Amino acid sequence: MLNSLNELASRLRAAHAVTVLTGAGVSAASGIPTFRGAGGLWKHFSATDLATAEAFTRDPLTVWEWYAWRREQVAACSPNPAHDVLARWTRTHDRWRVVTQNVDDLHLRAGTLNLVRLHGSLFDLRCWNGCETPSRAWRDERVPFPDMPPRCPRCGGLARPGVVWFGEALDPADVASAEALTACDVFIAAGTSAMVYPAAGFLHQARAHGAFTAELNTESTQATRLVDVAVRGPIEQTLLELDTLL
Ligand code: BJW
Repeated sequence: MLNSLNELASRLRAAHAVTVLTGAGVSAASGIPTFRGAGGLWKHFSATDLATAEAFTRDPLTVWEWYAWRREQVAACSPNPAHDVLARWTRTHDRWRVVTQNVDDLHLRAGTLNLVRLHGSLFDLRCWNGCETPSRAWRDERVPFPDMPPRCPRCGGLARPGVVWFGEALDPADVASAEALTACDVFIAAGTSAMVYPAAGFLHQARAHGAFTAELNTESTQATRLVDVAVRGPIEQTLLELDTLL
């Protein structure tokens, strides 16, 4: 592991452009459950019952109760050292870019610059009737909501969580930004199971661009066999160690 970390540090020191793709593992040390694996959200809740447009159509109140519970959980959490190190790197030099699948806003709360958010935010809402253009989400950080389910302030219809559910298209502008960032010298997949597309495809694209690739994760994933180095361990510790080597 020391050798992998040293190898990664040496590649990072020489790099002009570094892209870090983050997933739920980055927020685990903040107390936010991941989706898959031990203790993951999908162990207790079914993705298709809760994180799809079909589920919302069937039972909006149940879906909203799940999201309201997660908003409360996240609101009580703070960024951890992994968020802090990444944020500091982006503030120190423009060559660092973070693309996240996380919807908890902890990268933003840590002060990360130029963040690309692929799957939206738990604290953004959109009109379910589509009375505004699809990309026009509004911010609502109230925890708990005064009324359930929350409503669109414009048409009074149902609001929906401003996240990307399975089967829904990501914002094309976010995908384009993330794809452009795969043309980098070093690409790091951090705390993600690398199972969900299109995000999981960015590692393949970075490799095709000739990037040096690394995985930082507590476990092996589908990315492990693809990367140049895999560093095992909690990301909040790995990034602190890496920081001392740069
Ligand atoms: C640690 C750690 C520590 C723990 N330190 N590590 C077959 C092939 C290709 C694609 C598809 C396919 N079948 C279906 C699809 C499409 C589908 C998909 O990819 N499905 C796969 C499951 C196969 N994708 C979609 O539907 C996407 N949309 C799409 O494709 O649209 C096409 C379209 C085009 C045009 C019109 C219409 C449609 C949308 C995907 C949206 C994903 N949404 C979610 C929910 C967000 C809302 C919410 O939060 O409720 O996003 S799903 C969930 O997974 C969430 C996450 O962002 C995402 C990724 O999860 P992540 O971050 O990797 O977390 P985990 O839990 O999986 O992994 C955590 C990792 O951390 C683990 O590896 C741990 O070991 C590690 N870890 N502690 C370091 N301390």
